[in-house]
Amino acid sequence: MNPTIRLVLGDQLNPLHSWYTTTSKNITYVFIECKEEASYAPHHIQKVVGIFTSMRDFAQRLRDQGHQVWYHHILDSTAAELSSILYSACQEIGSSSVVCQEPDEYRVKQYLQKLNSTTLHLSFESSEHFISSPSEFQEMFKGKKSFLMETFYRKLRKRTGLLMDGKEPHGGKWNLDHQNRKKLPKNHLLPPVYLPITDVTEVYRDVQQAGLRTIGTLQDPKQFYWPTNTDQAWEVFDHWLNHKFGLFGDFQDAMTVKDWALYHSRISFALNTKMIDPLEVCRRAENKYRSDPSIALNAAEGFIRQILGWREFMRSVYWTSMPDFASVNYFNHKSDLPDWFWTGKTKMKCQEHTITQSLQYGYAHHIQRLMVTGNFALLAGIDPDQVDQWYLGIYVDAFEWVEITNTRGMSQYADGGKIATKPYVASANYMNKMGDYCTNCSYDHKTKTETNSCPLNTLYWDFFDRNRSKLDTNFRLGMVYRTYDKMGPELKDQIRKRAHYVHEHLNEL
Ligand code: FAD
Ligand code: DLZ
Repeated sequence: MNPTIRLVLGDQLNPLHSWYTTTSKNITYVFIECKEEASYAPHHIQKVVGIFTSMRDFAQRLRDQGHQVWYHHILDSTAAELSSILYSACQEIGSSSVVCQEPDEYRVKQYLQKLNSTTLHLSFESSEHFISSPSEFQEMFKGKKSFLMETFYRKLRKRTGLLMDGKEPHGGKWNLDHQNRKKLPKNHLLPPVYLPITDVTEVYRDVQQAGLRTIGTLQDPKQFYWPTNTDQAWEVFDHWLNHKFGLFGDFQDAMTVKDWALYHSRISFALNTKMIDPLEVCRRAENKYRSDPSIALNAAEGFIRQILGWREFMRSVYWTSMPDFASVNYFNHKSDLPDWFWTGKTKMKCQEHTITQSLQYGYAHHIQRLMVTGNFALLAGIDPDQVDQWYLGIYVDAFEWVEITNTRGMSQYADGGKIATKPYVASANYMNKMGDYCTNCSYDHKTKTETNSCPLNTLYWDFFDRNRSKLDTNFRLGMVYRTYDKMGPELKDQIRKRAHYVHEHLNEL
């Protein structure tokens, strides 16, 4: 019988996949560390090291269970492409039949499909990871120009029974987001975090020796703190459930210079590499909520909505909108990303803190991504291609299906409103309301036209002014335009002049 190869990509480390229920001498699992996958974007060093370490760990566990494994380490050959290494695997194993799990990225799916030929037979099977399917989504939004996450989320709540009492949403309301907007009190003490520790010295050295171009830092390879296997990932999550879940809702949108994750769970890397199952994550969250009266409903609903709602929703938007989605640019934005996005060296405290922590940890929480860096990029009119490249590289959890939908769609409104009902933009007023960045900032968060006015204030009004024809019919923006129209011509002129200066000096802010 012709042996079979099962290709396991770096974000397919799902130990519960039905592939692994039986062992067979006729099936070989192939893992490929390669330059091609490690360089399609300028990845954060912690992302590359995290993925290689997790792949090596997963492969070893399969060997221990008696499976056949063929593993290409990054230094095993000079071959850079996934395809050429896969052909070598086929030759060595003596097989021309490769089965893959459905890749999450359009780019990779196209790439693998092209390898299917008379000499290599390639087929796809489900990754058995997601709760919903793009076809279910398509059916739901047939003929619609925009997609409402809330509609999708409610359907999935009903189907999965998560946070449901019979046919009704538990607690009577589907969505408690309005309760999740508190600022962190001044002397608030954050509970402890659990960071699993893995020594990644060897992988780190391999990555350096291979000459992979990466960004960001990895301070101590002996103490790598992202989960690199399923056991560690559940430890992180269960610790979070016991110590942070209760206030996840209240402080979901809070920002502070004092911490890099606040009440967020930091499970996105483990989820996106499929070490843990999203439905099981939601079930554990619901069980904890139902058995522990200290966990508030706004925390439980808010958390489950992120995974059952947003994460599943974004995946389906991606698969039903690609490849066109990758080039949409509704506002025709063309400016270059300021150099300080790669260094954090800017006088704007909010940007400086968010970017510096992103370079240091490969992580920023959702509101930092959306309302700090994303907000700036949109207000400043940065080319969405450059914004995408930055987000695709900088975070350990960045994979195109969930990065591009959040970046081009939710954050940059480059899809013209398929995902978000209005652009997520804010002036310094919001920053100051939700966080402590404006204290000790070089810029004045209260003014908009002075030489030291916070650039966000000037750019905010300029954004609405220059995009009026595209936005003023949006019913959610009526109030913004009414406020703007009450400003006198002199003030408007000053805003335009200061905005012009800011646009011309983005690198010096
Ligand atoms: P928590 O706040 O604890 O939330 C729990 C989980 O919910 C997350 O792990 C994630 O799986 C899911 N989730 C939360 N918000 C979203 C969302 N908007 N879309 C999809 N899933 C969500 N998430 C990624 O996983 N990869 C990315 O590349 C990515 N890029 C982003 C880019 C921008 C511009 C923005 C605004 C958001 C992006 N997000 C991305 C979504 C979100 O910011 C991260 O999932 C979250 O910050 C991860 O941290 P956490 O695990 O502590 O999340
Ligand atoms: C992100 C990534 C990196 C950095 N390196 C590899 C790799 O060397 N080998 C591999 O199989 N996968 C890697 N990945 C994850 C892939 O890019 C991922 O499988 C695709 O993005 C599909 O979602």
